Amino acid sequence: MRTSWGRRLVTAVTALGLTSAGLLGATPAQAAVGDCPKGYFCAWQTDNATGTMFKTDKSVATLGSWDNKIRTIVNRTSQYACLHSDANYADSSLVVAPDPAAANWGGPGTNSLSSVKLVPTARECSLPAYPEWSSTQAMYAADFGDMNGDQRADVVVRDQAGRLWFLPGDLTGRMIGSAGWNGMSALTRHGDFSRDGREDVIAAEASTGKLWLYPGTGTGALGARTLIGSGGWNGMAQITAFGDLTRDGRSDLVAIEKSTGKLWLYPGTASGGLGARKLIGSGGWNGMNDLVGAGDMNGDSHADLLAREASTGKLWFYPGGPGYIGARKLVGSGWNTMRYVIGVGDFSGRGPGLAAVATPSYTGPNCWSGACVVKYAANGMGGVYPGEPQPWDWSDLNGAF
Ligand SMILES: [Ca+2]
Ligand SMILES: [Ca+2]
Ligand SMILES: [Ca+2]
Ligand SMILES: [Ca+2]
Repeated sequence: MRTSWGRRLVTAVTALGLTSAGLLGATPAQAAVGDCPKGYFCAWQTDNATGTMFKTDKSVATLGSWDNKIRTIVNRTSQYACLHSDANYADSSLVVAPDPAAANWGGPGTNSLSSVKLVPTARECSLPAYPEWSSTQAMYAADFGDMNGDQRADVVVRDQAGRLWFLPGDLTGRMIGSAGWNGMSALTRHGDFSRDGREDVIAAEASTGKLWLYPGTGTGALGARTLIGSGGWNGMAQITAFGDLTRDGRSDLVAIEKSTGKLWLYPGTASGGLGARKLIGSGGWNGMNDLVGAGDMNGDSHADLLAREASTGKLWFYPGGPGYIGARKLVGSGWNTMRYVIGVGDFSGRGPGLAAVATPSYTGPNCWSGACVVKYAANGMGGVYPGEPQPWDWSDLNGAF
């Protein structure tokens, strides 16, 4: 995610609306840049990092005697530095990536820096750490998609710093995981695996291939994890909590075996674990680059599966039968203009729907950020109504489920 210093300079000129003062050719006295201690953001009033040095390891809302004087910076913190051209972190900002080794130094070529904010993710230079999400209260409790039991569809988001955020559906968010979630190669939810009536999260740990169950506490938060898969889960793609496919009242998991392209069902057990897997798709599933356990989308009371075909961008509906998935039906084309699709439960009061995070190639009203969210209400027949783009910026995140 690190951008080159040169690119940042261009970004700065654009963001600050100023022209370059032509600093790029300056050669520093290396010892001066090296004076900045690791863990600090440092600045100088000269173009070559000589003279008096300013340093901070915290955000600085007003630069005092350094206001509008900084010509050269280096960011040796482990956070992103947002350089604002007004005090109190106002006006547009230049984003400078963490650079503890001081590999990059330089300046935006202006004298207009007035505040510096240090934040864990680039997104927080201009936006809240978590994105906006809203949902309508449904008339009936959903069988999944609602982690806090308020009949509103929730979303869980992972940010680039590895934190987890719970979005209850009122445009707010709260942190439910403070660190380490980027170590998970897969995250999925939907359904109650621990058998306490509360929705849970399942995560595959990249370093070990273990599969962990994080029981929902019923408030949107997560309890202490338990091991439900001892290894090998790195060999599986698109690990997806499905709902109950086997019709025993217990939530099940599906996943694609990377080496074979087979689709496997892992039935949930009475003890909150997973039983012996069963083949439900004999091959070709590696051609799918998104699986979504969306809930019952065709009104037969049984959970269904959606899959996006990478080569065509087609989204397919697979009706859930007792222990198998039935013949697929096309939901629509053009879904490769989306980064990913998530089953969000009933956000509209019309049954379980979908949400998708757009790529810049998506064109629709209300979608300016290059990463807006498009909501799709289920039509009750396994398909969805036309998407409703939302003017929310979901850029610079690391997944949602
Ligand atoms: Ca909820
Ligand atoms: Ca549970
Ligand atoms: Ca089951
Ligand atoms: Ca169904």
